[in-house]
Amino acid sequence: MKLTHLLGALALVGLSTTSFAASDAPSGYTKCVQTGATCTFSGTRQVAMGKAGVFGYGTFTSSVACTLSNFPSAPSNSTWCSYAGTTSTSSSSSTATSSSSSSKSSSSSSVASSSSSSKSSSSSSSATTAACKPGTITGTVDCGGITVGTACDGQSESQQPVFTLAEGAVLKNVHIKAGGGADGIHCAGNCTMENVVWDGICEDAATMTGGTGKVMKIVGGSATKADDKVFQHNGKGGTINISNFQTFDRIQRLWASCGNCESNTGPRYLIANNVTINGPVVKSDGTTAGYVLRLNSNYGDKATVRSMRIKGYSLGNPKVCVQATGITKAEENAGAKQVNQGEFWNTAYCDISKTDVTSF
Ligand code: DGU
Ligand code: CA
Ligand code: CA
Repeated sequence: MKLTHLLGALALVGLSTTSFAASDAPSGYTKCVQTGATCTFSGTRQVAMGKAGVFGYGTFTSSVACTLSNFPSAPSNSTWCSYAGTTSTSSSSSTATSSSSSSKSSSSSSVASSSSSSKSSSSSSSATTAACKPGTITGTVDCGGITVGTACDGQSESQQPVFTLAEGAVLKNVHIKAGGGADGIHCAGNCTMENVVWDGICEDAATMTGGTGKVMKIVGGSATKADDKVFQHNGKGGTINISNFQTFDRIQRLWASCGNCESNTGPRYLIANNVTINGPVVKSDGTTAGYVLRLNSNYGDKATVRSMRIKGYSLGNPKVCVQATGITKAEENAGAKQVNQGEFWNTAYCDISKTDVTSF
């Protein structure tokens, strides 16, 4: 083989290796083991399982079996587990070393306990924890796994958000404190929430207030227990894009397009890929049925859903995509009611097939 051909072939291998390696682990993560094996690492870290840019996440100490039971929101065709670049260390220790006695996360550990109640803070070298405090977030803020919260006044509609993400803001690796979630996180324009873990939801986890052409991205992360909604969609013309996300304990609704906002119209868009609901979809009484998504077909809303997993799911239980007739606050004050038309599949509004929802 001519030298030029050999160099060309080596270059291609290099490219394919580089592109292959980068796509099967999140940026900044270290590839550890292939699925089925056990990944070991020092300290407590965020660990990702996935393939080709789609990942499920969890927080583990010392090791974790690279299996879907530990990463239920990982894609079923996952190939690798990888861990974040740094460990959760106390401020005094310079390098965390996992002692042989450190607890290993057994494969039987429930994902809920490892993902939603982990209090570990995986400090990352790029962590800008100083900026990670309640208020307005601008630019990219990596909280390094710390927990932030304010207060909670139940379902009061007058609460302030814990964070308001300004146009283009990115908020990463933060736990929202159970009992301190207030009105969650507001997204005023284009924004990204990456690996945000709501240890508890107060009024709702996050609200899209941004309007036409704006996108609120939810990448990874999880939320535990919603008396009402996880995601509230108020901005008209905007999109909420959720990927590799999971909920734990009961939730009444995952997403709702505002049914009675002030000058309510639309359209509002939801895109949801690889979402796992690990608990019942019920109201706060724990028994009355909730539903996963609700949109206003009269305003031209659209929900596009693929690869949704719901624990104990059977058709109609819970209802997944409910089409409703939205109203304005004025119409409501004049006695109108928002009416749910029922659950729909494969319509211009509910772009979801029955095969897009599976039980586990
Ligand atoms: O009563 O706009 O519940 O943003 C109308 C209000 C109500 C909102 C919504 C939210 O729809 O407050 O949490
Ligand atoms: Ca509300
Ligand atoms: Ca709210």
